[in-house]
Amino acid sequence: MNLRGLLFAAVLLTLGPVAADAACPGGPTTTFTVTGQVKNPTIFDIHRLQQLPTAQQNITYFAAGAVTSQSFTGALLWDLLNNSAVGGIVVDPSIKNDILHKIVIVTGSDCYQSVFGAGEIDPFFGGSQVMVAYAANGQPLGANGFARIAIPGDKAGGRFVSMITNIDVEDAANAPPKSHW
Ligand SMILES: Nc1nc2c(c(=O)[nH]1)N[C@H]1C(S)=C(S)[C@@H](COP(=O)(O)O)O[C@H]1N2
Ligand SMILES: [Mo]
Repeated sequence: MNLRGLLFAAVLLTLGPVAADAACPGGPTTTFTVTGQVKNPTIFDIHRLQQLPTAQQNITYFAAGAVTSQSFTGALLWDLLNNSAVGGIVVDPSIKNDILHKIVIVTGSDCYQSVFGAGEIDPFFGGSQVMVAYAANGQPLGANGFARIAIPGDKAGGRFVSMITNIDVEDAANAPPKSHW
């Protein structure tokens, strides 16, 4: 490697982790964005969340090896995506069951992520009661941000993305199946 290459590598090594940290500061949130393949990209705060039909679930799950039970209040992720503000997931009516191609990516302020299939939460298909919760045992979520995912039936809390900053809808066509190894 020549001197320029070496300098460039040094700059990358120095900036890399800094840039990653800046994008993922962590910490509680007061808003999140809904982006991607939805009719109207929308910003949600606690007030807008509370306007959605209320969902309530008692959920018992493993978190870091310990059993925890909490009563979560929030809205269904499906209802949030289909409320009048967001207007639903954009689908192509000429593609058979195009909704089944859609992926919902939930990201926390620390860049922790979990994905959900639109078909998993669509009441016509999986109907999973994936919640965007804003209270636990009647209290705001505090260090977990103003909103987190909570899912009745999950054994461990891994998909319960907290400190939500973004809910993004994408299409599996952008990650096509590989035709060869
Ligand atoms: N943003 C974010 N959400 C997260 C995590 C995380 O590291 N960052 N950890 C997950 C894991 S592995 C578990 S077990 C639960 C812990 O949930 P608790 O806060 O109710 O204990 O949060 C989940 N949500
Ligand atoms: Mo966990």
